[in-house]
Amino acid sequence: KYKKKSQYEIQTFTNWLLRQEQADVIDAELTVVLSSISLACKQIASLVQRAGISNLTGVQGAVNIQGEDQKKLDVVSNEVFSNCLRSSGRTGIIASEEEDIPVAVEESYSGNYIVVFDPLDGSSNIDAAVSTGSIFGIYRPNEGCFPDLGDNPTLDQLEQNCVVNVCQPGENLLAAGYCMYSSSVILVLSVGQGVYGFTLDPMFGEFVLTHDDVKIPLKGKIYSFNEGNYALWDDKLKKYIDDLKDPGPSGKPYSARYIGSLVGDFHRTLLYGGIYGYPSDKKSKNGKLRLLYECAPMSFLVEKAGGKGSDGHRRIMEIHPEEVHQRVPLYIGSVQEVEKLEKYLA
Ligand code: AHM
Ligand code: MG
Repeated sequence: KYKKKSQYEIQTFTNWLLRQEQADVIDAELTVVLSSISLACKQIASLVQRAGISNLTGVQGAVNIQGEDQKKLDVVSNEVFSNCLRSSGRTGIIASEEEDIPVAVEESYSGNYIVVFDPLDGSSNIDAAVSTGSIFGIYRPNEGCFPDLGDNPTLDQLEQNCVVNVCQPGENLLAAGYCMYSSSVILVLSVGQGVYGFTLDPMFGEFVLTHDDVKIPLKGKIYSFNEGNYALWDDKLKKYIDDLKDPGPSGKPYSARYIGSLVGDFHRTLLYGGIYGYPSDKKSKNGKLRLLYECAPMSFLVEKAGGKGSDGHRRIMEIHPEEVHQRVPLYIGSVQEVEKLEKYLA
């Protein structure tokens, strides 16, 4: 573990990455991909902070593949993220919440890694200057999934090839993380061993290690659900939430906290413990959140920090996506809280 020697000695994200590479935890190519992601996050942080000044609030006027109104910043952040990954020269295929289908990076720039991301999650919060975040996950190409497509592959074949490579279960993730744009800008990631957090120092524009080997508390006293949907929930889930609110003999019910921004709500859950949930309901039978670039990366992180990510019945990490934008119910947080919920839903 890194030990601070003097008050002026800091560990930047770049140094940390190089140490991981030296220790053979990640290879040189992944180091470049992660460093290009940190650059994208810095750029998006600055766009988010200046949104009200540079006329970047409000909607773009387009609707994405999932039928959601795109905010101006959704579109810009997607471009920033994609450009940083392309110009790293180490990414083969990218899939984003804001793109209909995954796309292959032009061959001359291309590398091997597959990156899935939500460039600006929780963007409904932007116009009120409330927390948002970017989420990402990194995979190797699916084994045997670069079939020989011949000299003149059709567009359909190429598209299908990208989809097959991207649709992998969370268990195959090599690295995942998020960057939260809030009162501080914090990049949290795992490359397979432990979870580390880096805070952007606005004085010199570098991410600095501030959260060393994060572990989520075994239990917590906070629940984070959009309770406006209560009437649409299954009775078993209603009972679970009712019981959390019952003060019981201790006289202390759970506290409710809900930002409506997965990254912010997850970050708090990771540090303080408790449970975050986005259930299925009568309107949306698979909930709202997307498996590939929201639920799987967060589940990878929570497991590396000693917590659990579940769809109510099984590990999110084991679910094989059939489609890029597939949705799944998500319950994530402290082991004891998620296990309790699974018992109620059983
Ligand atoms: P988005 O990807 O379109 O921003 O939607 C995802 C967001 C999450 O950040 C958040 O957890 C959830 O939607 C909130 O949804 P709701 O407003 O239904 O509570
Ligand atoms: Mg999202």
